[in-house]
Amino acid sequence: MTNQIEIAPGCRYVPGFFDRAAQEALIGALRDVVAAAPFYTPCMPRTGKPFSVAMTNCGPLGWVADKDGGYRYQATHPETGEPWPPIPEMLLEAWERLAAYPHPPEACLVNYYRPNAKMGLHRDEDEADFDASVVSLSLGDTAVFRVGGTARKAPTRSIRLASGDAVVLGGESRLAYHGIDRILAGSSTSLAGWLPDGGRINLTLRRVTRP
Ligand code: MD6
Ligand code: FE
Repeated sequence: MTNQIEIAPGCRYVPGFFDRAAQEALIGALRDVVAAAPFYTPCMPRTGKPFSVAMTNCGPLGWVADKDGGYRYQATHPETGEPWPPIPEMLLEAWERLAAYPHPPEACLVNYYRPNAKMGLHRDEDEADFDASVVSLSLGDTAVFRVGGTARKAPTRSIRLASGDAVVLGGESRLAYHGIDRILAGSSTSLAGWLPDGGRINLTLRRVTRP
């Protein structure tokens, strides 16, 4: 593997995990995912405020959010009602290399950030299994990623995630607060042939149920 940097206990940063050719292959696979399961804009539970990030999923389960149902996993796209398409093979391989967990991921959340989108500090805690890490992969524009501890008030540090970079949240950092402060618009051209606004795609691979 390329170099790995432990930025907090259990939080590994792997710059350049996917080289340019692998990023292009992944974008090709994601175009098929999005053709089957289009991006949609979820809304926050209770307030109904729309996310600034558009989302879709692949895998047997997908993470969804809406005003009345809250945050949860479900097997179908909330707008089309269709099952999510399968997780592309190269993402299953990335999980094997990065998660070191003996069962496959069940959900791959695909987040699309237009240049002004951001993601507030949150913990990934809607899964029944916290033994598996969450594996994150970035494509397109660089993002300022912030990660702290398991308490919201714990000190945080931020790193820039560029196209092809991976982050793994496991061990003591599995339930760490993290978020995206901002996108550095125009910092990458890797999505330009597909998404006319550019921006950034983040993929998170998760184990949801206990094996
Ligand atoms: C993002 N990432 O990079 C948001 N979650 O756009 C996440 O929310 C995330 O990077 C769990 C594990 C790693 C992550
Ligand atoms: Fe997250």
